Amino acid sequence: MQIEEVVAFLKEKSIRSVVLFCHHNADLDSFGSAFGFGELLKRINPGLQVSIVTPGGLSRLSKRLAEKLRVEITDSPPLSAADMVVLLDVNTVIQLDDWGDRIRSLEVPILLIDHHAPHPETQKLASFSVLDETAASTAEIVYRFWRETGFDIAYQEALALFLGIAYDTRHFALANSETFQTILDLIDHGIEVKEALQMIAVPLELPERLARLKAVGRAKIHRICSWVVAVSETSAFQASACRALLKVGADVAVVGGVKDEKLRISLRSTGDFFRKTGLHLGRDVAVPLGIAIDGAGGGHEMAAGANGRGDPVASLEMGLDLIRERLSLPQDR
Ligand SMILES: [Mn+2]
Repeated sequence: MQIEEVVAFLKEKSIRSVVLFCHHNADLDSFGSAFGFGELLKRINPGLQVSIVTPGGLSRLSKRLAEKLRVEITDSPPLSAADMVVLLDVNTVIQLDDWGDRIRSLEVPILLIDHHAPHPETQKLASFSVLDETAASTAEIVYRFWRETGFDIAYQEALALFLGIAYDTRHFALANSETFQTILDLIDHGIEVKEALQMIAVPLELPERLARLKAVGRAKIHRICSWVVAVSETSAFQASACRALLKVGADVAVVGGVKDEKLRISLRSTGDFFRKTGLHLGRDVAVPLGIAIDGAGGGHEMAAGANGRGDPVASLEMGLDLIRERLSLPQDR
C-alpha cells in the first residue's frame, strides 16, 4: 500500500473516528509514532476523533514524553464507532495483549505501519500496511506521511518523532541516511537535539536496576563457537537485562521470566555478532521460539522477543538450542 492511497482514504468525509494502537509497553518509537501519526490525521481530516491505546501501558520514557505532550491515553477507545484502526510499530498480534481478538472481530480497515520483519499473523490481521524493514524506526515511516502530505509539522509532533527515532536507533548508532535527513527536517522544525535527548537521559528506576543486577548475577555463560551467550532469568525488565548483559561482555543475551502466568523472553546481540554470523534473532530464534512456547515471537536482527507460556528454564534452553543449531550450520555469509 502506498502512502498516497492511505491519505486518499483518510480524506474521505465519512471517516470520523480512528483508533491508534501501540505495541505492549509502548516504547518511544511506538508511542512517538502514534502521537505523530494521530496529529497528522487531524490535519488531514479536521474534526476527526483520534484515540491512542497503549496495551500494557507506556514504557518509562514514553510516560515522560506523554506527560510533556499532555496526551490522553485511553483504555476504552470507541472501537465500535471506529472507521479505521491503525497499528504502529506492532510486530506480533500478541504484543496487542487482549486487544488482538477484539480488533480481529472488527469490520473496519486495519492499517499497519511498521519496520519489523513482517510477521504472517500480523499481516493477516491488517487489511493494508505500509511496511519498510529498511527503516531504522517506525517514526521515520510516519514522517514520510508528513513529508508527502506537505503539512507543516509542529514542535510537539516533531519532538515525538525525533525521540522515537533517537530511541530505536540507539541514539543514531543504527541510523541510515534517511534517518539523518529526517532528523535535519525535524531540527528545522524547532528540535534542539541536546535538550530533546536530555529528556530521555534519566537514570533507571530502582526495580529496573535490581532486575538488571539480578539477571547479571544469575546469568549462565555459554561458549558457542567463539561467542559468549549469556542466558538469565528475571520476571520483569527482560529487554533491559539483555542490554545490561551485552554491556558487561556478552555477544548474545537471552533473558526470560514469568509474570501473571505470561512468559516473556527477550533476545539481544551485538552488531559484531550479527555481521559475522548472519544470525537474525527475530527470524531465526524468536519466531520458532514463540511457536514452541505456545505464543508468538519476532523482531529485528539484533533485538527480538517471544511471548507465550511455559517453564522459563526449559524455554530459555530451547532458545539457546536454536542459537546453537544455527551457529553450527555452515555460514552462508
Ligand atoms: Mn520500532
